[in-house]
Amino acid sequence: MATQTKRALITGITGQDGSYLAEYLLSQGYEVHGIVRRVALEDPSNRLVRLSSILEKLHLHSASLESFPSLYRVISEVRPDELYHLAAQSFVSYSFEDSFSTFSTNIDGTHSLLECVRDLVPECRMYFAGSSEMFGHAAEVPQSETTRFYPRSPYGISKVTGFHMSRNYRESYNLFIASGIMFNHESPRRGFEFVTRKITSHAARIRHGARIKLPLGNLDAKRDWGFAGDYVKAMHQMLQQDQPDDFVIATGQTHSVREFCQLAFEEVGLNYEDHVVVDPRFYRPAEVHVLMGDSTKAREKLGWKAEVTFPDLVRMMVQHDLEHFSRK
Ligand code: GDR
Repeated sequence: MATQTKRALITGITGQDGSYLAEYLLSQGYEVHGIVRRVALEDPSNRLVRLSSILEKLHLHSASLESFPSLYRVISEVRPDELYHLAAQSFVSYSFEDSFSTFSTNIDGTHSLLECVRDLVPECRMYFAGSSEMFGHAAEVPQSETTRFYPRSPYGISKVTGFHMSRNYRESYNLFIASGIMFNHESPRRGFEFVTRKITSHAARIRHGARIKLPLGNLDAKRDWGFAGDYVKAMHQMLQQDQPDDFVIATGQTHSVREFCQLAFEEVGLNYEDHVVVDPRFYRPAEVHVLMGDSTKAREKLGWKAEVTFPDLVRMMVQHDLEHFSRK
């Protein structure tokens, strides 16, 4: 008997992770659906740019995390086998500027989806995108699934809440809900507001002759940076297990923002010290100083490990931006 095509629904499909995940699921033979905002459907050349190469293979539905009825309608229409909840207000800095909208989108949006799954498709397997920002001011290095959460931003708090809600729905209603505690993951598709892409885009533009400085905040913050294309595979793996569980997904190495700058500028033959200026506007009211993940559990249970190394990641992003800005 032929096996039935699995149907996946992705929130946040227009983002970095959503686009890599959609490509990966298509390559695995899935029927891929995505939730997008109505304005994205009206302006596909700008808002769906990361999906441009696969757009005709996708089924897109307009809905908003802020509207329970819109989510309810899409989930009852699609009836997914797997739901990947990636959409969020994901920029940590912005969460300090508007904690109310961050809480509303990230907490209420997650709550709405959990309730839709419970009511409409209790057999559906759901992935919740947790974050290393949940560890925040962590009491130990490296951080694993047993490390205590101490979030340092409204964003981190919203993710801790989403994580606990997901676990509670799993335990209370016997649903298959898995959470990834994902450390920073980057790529040429990263938004320009995040520090890695900010650095690689500036390095490339300066190489091409732009007379600009690169204003940054805390150069000593350390992050565990991996490649987003590797991380979406772990999301999929989590939903193929016998039991739902939570997993740290990380490279196990940590590097400072300064080291990222150094490598990125070296890649274009420049010295970062000649181009970076420290600008207090980019400091955060409360900083997370060091993150480094221990993904032993993911390695042992999912057979997952990060493939792309830190220098290769920096090189990939810089080379992409050199090409990207040569066309501007
Ligand atoms: P982060 O990513 O907050 O770790 O969250 P981001 O790239 O924004 O910051 C990383 C570190 O760099 C420092 N920094 C700056 N950051 C930005 N954005 N701009 C600057 O100019 C700058 N200067 C220094 C920051 O202070 C910070 O320490 C990312 C997001 O993708 C989250 O959604 C996700 O959950 C986590 O990673 C894992």
